[in-house]
Amino acid sequence: MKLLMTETSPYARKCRVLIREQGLTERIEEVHAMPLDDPEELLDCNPLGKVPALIRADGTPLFDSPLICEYIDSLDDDRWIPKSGTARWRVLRFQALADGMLDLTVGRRVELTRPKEKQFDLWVQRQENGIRRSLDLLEAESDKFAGAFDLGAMSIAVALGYLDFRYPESQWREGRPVLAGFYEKWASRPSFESTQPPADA
Ligand SMILES: N[C@@H](CCC(=O)N[C@@H](CS)C(=O)NCC(=O)O)C(=O)O
Repeated sequence: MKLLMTETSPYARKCRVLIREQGLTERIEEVHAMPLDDPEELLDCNPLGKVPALIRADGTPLFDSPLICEYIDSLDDDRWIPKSGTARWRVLRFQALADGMLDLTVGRRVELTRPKEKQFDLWVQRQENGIRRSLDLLEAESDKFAGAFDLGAMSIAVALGYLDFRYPESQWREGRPVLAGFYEKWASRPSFESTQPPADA
């Protein structure tokens, strides 16, 4: 199988961390595909033109990181997504919140890379407000995920790492000691260390 990805994509990082945690690196090859170059292999399997995309052994593609993670999780006994019940909705809710934070952080960065006169300050403000509110919710609800090793907790750790990478001015650790400690625990795992985005990207 092939995972089409970039080393800077936090959505791809979720899949890459899960592949490592599940011991599936031999079965899933990581292939660079820069979305902005519109590579044929990516467009052939994902009309949305986004990474990550997974090409399965039979050639069938999957895209969108939650779906790819669900598939990766089904390949191994070590389940990072509970199959049913309250635990499943807890994990998927935290993944949805973390993915939403990624959307806001990516959107903010895109807005700020436009020429100053074309930037929409109100939009940037809304994105920053959404990120701040989400961080506050995570600090308040940290008892529901901080001790877990599942897709929800991992997605939150990926989103916090992405804030360090693309929005360090957020100073997200300030006043959020539990979240800061939670992130340190994840950041030292080999799956995280080996998927750290390049510092100069
Ligand atoms: N919801 C998607 C988001 C994927 C996404 O937005 N990927 C970005 C890279 S970080 C991308 O490929 N952007 C290229 C584009 O939007 O054209 C997921 O979870 O996989």
